[in-house]
Amino acid sequence: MLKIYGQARSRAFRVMWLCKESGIAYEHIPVSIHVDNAQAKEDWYRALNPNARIPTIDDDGFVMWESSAINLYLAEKYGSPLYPSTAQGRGRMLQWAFFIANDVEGPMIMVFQNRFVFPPEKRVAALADEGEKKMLPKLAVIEQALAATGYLGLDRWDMTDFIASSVMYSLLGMKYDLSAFPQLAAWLQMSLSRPAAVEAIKLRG
Ligand SMILES: N[C@@H](CCC(=O)N[C@@H](CS)C(=O)NCC(=O)O)C(=O)O
Repeated sequence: MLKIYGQARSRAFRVMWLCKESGIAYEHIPVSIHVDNAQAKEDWYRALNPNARIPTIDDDGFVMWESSAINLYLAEKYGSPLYPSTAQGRGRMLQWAFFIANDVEGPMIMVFQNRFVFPPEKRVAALADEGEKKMLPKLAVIEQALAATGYLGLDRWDMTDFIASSVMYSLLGMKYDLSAFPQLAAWLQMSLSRPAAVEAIKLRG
């Protein structure tokens, strides 16, 4: 059976959500991070993921890491109903997956950590502001794309939207003010209200 390594309150959540969307059974192995003697830094875990981050999967002996890559792999391998059936649909999915990974996630995490996750004494306001300055024009690109149809997929809410919203979940998590981006706010809210998402969010505790 598929094994998912990583606490639910981490990017492992993205993989659990995909499994719930796609009816994929899995065994969950929580792996500690950000604590003394974190399991993610132990040799047995580094043997699975030399980058020592979570999540990692073991799919009947095939081991891989990087949450969005894992999700693209699992969706294809297990025939997820979200996976686009045409080359154009898959092209659109990859376009947004790379855009989100390259242009959105880094700045968003800078804001997330320095305004929300880190204890107040460790937050650096200048880093949060810098992240925000980079992030806002990218959110505007997504806002514009959503204006036409309300989704990013070629012809429906699909894996394209899944990848994008599973990464951008942090914006909802930190209750980021999205009033300047009404389409994006509605799309994110709708994406995270899907029954599979609600189930996965509950696992985060
Ligand atoms: N790009 C990677 C990032 C993985 C990552 O940074 N995971 C965090 C948890 S959400 C982690 O393992 N942090 C522990 C650390 O940095 O030591 C992915 O999407 O899987």
